[in-house]
Amino acid sequence: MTEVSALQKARYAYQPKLPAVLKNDLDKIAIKFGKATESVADQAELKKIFANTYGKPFATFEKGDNAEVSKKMNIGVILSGGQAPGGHNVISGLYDGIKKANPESTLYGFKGGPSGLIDCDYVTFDDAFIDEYRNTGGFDIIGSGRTKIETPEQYQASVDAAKKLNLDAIVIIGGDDSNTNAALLAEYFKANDVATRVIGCPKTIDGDLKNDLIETSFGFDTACKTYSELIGNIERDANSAKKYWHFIKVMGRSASHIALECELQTQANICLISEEVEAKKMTLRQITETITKAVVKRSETEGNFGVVIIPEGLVEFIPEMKALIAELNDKMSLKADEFNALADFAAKKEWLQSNLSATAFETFNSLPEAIAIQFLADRDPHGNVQVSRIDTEKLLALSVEDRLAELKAAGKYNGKFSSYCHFFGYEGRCAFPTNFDADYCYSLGFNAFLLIASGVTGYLSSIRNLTEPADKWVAGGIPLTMMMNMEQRNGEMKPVIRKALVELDGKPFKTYAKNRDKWAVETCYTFPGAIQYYGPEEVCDQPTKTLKLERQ
Ligand code: FBP
Repeated sequence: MTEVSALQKARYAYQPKLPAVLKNDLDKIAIKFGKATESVADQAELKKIFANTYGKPFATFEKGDNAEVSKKMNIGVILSGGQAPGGHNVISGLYDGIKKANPESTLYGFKGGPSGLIDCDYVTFDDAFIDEYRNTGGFDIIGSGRTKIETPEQYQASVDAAKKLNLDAIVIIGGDDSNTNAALLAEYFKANDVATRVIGCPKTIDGDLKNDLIETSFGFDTACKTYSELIGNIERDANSAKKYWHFIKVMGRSASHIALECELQTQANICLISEEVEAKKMTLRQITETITKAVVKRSETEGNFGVVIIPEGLVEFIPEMKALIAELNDKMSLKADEFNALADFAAKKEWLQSNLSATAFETFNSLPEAIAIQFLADRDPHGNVQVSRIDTEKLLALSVEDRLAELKAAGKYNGKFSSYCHFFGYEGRCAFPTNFDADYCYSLGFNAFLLIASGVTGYLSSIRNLTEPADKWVAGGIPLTMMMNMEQRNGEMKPVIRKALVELDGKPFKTYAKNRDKWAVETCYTFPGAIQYYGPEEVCDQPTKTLKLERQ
């Protein structure tokens, strides 16, 4: 074994908490079905696409009998998409459930994401293997990847792997796109009489895979607390030197949940919320004006410093940028060969001038060249623009600087503006999971095994009532089709799990909105400090402010 840190050693010994119902003997836990479900929209189309798996009832585990639970099984697991703290615990919970039910059962781990299933590239877990990863961050236990199973050959290769290993089930640990893939795979297996069941687990630091029965995705808690510690530290530095404005972009893709949670934890001067920008149709100029006003005001009162939090996906919500990205996505995918053959940025720009609408091209042309290049970077396999590669924080800092220069020339601003840009993303995705994520993930994995042992397929593992102590958590499953609708992807309408964006009438946003005028001009920073793993409950075991406000 390689050398490990003192914290890692201590975390190996941490025993994650389980909901009370999952602590029963496994043959005394029974599945109970509720009402049949409907998808969130486009029911008729989805019923056709998911002819075998659509509309199943949601499920809850209760005390009862399950005579099948100790049947010997072979199960495969995949980590899919971006890393999120707690993935290793989903696997260790799944492993412990499987082995508790029957020590002869086997858990296989497909390497490098869904491509591991397609290539049947796997490891076989044993106690020593799992023990090295308990309660640790990262996905390095088997690696992750973003391959999408979509071609007939890839579906056939998945069937071949399932048959070769005689798999009773595959567990896909992923976000909205990966769980959409899980739903399609479950349907494909059913339609082709393959007995392998498919169960999803809700992963993503972005926090956008949620509904009433999936209260949060795992990893959100740890990632937000990691970023908030760093933002708090920057606030203290800014308030000490009083000479810099910090523009901090945080990950989260389209949703602003991470930005909002970090704002609630640190009370930075400004936090932009993409969903609000879209609802109010705020242009880049208007957003710039909002920040500039705070800079001018603070220069007269508190000083020439401040902190702005920017959600990663903001550009996609600024109306003129959104229209540009939509046109770029379509043109770049429909004429991919033509576009990819263009030699350099100048050639691409010329091509865009004749392929984009005049308005979209004007927006493109107004961007600083370094940022315009980022708009043209490769899309991910699901057709999404890679927002983590667009320097929105720099775009805003430059726009504010330009606006302040105009105000200075007009004699309306007398301060000094010096900015620093940061991007917090990868820093938080592989942190040691908080106690909350360690417990939640272990429970999700253990629960996924019970869903398999109850014979269901196309379900997402669900642990809820999460603001209560773990003992009172409720365990069950929800059909994946329930979260789906039809959306345009790569120029075609496709079934996808609908992303849960920040609700502007929800309590987390309203709490920010109530305070933001004060936080913008006064210095009200709060410093959450580093994640604590050992100590009093109120310091170590608290869920996010978002979750608490949403469940109030
Ligand atoms: P998932 O949706 O797969 O969980 O990924 C989340 C995320 O961390 C986003 O916040 C970010 O935009 C993206 O991954 C970055 O992707 P990559 O890891 O491929 O750079």
